Amino acid sequence: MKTAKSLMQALIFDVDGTLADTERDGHRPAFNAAFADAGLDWHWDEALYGELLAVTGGKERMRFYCERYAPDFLKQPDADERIKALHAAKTTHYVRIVESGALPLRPGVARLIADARQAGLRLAIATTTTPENVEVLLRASLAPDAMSWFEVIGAGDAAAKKKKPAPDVYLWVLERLGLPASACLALEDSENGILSSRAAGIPTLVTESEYTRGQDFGGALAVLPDLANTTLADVFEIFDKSLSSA
Ligand code: XBP
Ligand code: MG
Repeated sequence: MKTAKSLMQALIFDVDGTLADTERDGHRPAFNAAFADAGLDWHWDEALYGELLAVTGGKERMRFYCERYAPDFLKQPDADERIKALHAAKTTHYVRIVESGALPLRPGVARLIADARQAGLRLAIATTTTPENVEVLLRASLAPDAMSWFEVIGAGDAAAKKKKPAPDVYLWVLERLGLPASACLALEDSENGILSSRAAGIPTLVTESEYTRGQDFGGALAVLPDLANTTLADVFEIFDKSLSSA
């Protein structure tokens, strides 16, 4: 399955939108539940949430919302602490939603990961979401021991001072893999995601997700609707073709 000439040694997966469509029915209701718990009258409907997704990271997204729609909240001296507390509550709600099995992996993702493991490819994750969220999604929607399949997991504040579209999280992952960018393939679903992976120099395959369809994916090796009809052999071919045309 792995072509002898291929230089591709690792797959680096984004999480939200790439492994699973988590935003509309996972993160969004978790934010709303945290707002309700705190007695805030904020409610992020599907359309508003699409607008707020311009900013990655839950705490950063809440701050962006406040700047636009609730500027008084930010005038409080403890605004940062309150956002941190809201975010911790949101994570608790999100974990509960994912544990319920509500967020299946996208088509073809589990098969590609299984085939990649069998072919001896190294696996990693580069995401802006909180580490607990990655762990629960992998356990609940991929396999109970799936955390151990990924050699490096770059997630949340620990892996990036600046979140996507900055390259920080991908650079963090590359350093820990000990691989050059050119030996890896990033799998992303969003413009912010591909800006991040490309700024780190990593060839990138995009599968559009429900909130990112139609975004600018300039620099992608390929843009697919999903991985349902994409085999690992196809992925090698996409990667290798890009090298020969570079
Ligand atoms: C998408 C994000 C995340 C989630 C929310 O991450 O921007 O911030 O929407 O998760 P990616 P947190 O596509 O890089 O996986 O609230 O834990 O930040
Ligand atoms: Mg994403």
